[in-house]
Amino acid sequence: MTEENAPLYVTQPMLAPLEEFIPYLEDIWESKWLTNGGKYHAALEAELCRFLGVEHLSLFSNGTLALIVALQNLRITGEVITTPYSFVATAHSLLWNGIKPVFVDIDPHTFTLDPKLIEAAITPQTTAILPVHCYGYPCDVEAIQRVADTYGLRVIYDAAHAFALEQNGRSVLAHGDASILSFHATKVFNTFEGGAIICPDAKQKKRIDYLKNFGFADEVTVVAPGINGKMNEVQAAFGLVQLKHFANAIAARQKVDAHYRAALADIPGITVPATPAVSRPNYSYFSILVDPSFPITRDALFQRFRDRNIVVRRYFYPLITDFPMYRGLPSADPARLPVARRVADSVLCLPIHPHMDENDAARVVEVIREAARS
Ligand code: T4K
Repeated sequence: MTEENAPLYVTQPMLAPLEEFIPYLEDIWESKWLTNGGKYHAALEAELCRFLGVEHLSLFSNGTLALIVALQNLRITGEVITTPYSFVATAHSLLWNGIKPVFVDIDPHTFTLDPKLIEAAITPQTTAILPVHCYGYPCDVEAIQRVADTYGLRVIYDAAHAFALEQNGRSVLAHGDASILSFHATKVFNTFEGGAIICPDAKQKKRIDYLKNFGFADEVTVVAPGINGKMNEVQAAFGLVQLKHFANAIAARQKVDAHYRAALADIPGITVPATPAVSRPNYSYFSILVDPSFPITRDALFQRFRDRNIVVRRYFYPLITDFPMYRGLPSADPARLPVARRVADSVLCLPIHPHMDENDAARVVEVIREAARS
């Protein structure tokens, strides 16, 4: 529990006690093997495959490089249909590959790409769809796959928020031609910085592994213009330690989620989005929408939180399509993206992490209740 006026952050990265990490550090010092596919790198890949229920996973130094390499691996070109409602890295990964993003509006309940709108955005240049499983709400994977199959498009999921997520008992990460995870410090599972690509077969994993290591297939053979996307041994060891505490962290997050849902259900002007329709949730974010009928604006409420040392975030405001490198695109026209606009202008993500208790959650709720009375 945090002290009464101590900072309360949107998330906190440490799941494991420091003592558990020390023996790994000692071993790394002793072995002097720091990176380039060490034993902890191999161990974390194997552990994550087991834990996530996927077969082929390649670790990366961060999620953005994983996105860029996943697009390279599938040789995606031309235009890609994606969402304006995400972290800017989603669209940036397209520009880094010389691909034109085509933005399509989102579903108001899951904040993910609305599959009904994809078809109208397809042109002869379209080669792929890049949807995002936002906040742990899975995309409508079946509808997206139907469109992709009809038009012969690839599907690359930005699954940065979908760690451990399962729907009908199956990993959400198993869909499409690739899924990308982020293990950034702010994520539900983190390796300081980090990421991964999940792909459907060993052949693709091999190529992805070449691509993240400058394209080296062996000491003297470079098969592609690869990049340096490798995860180091300290990060991988940290991941192994964190993973042991993931179940407890989720249980703690679940309690915060339940507290918020019960306490915020009846506040006029505050919409609490429904629980994601999944069989294994990850409670990675807790979003609320501050409706126009609420007595103060979203930004005024944001400021009240800040004044009380509570670090809420407006993920994802501004929209990606508000940034200068995207706003001139025809698909960035606000008239085409009314749902994303409304959500971006009304969303707040409340603190949720394993170090919070009931009192911390109550402190957050009280700021909203007090504003509701004003
Ligand atoms: N796709 C999606 C859908 C994503 O959300 C992201 C990343 C990516 C792709 C790209 O993956 P990476 O390349 O990042 O692996 C964060 C993260 O930098 C970013 O990883 C994340 N999404 C995005 C949603 O949020 P900020 O600006 O919120 O971070 P910051 O520094 O304000 O931290 C938020 C709070 O977390 C702090 O108030 C306190 C806490 N915190 C943060 C850090 C960095 C800690 O307690 N310790 C820490 O070390 O961007």
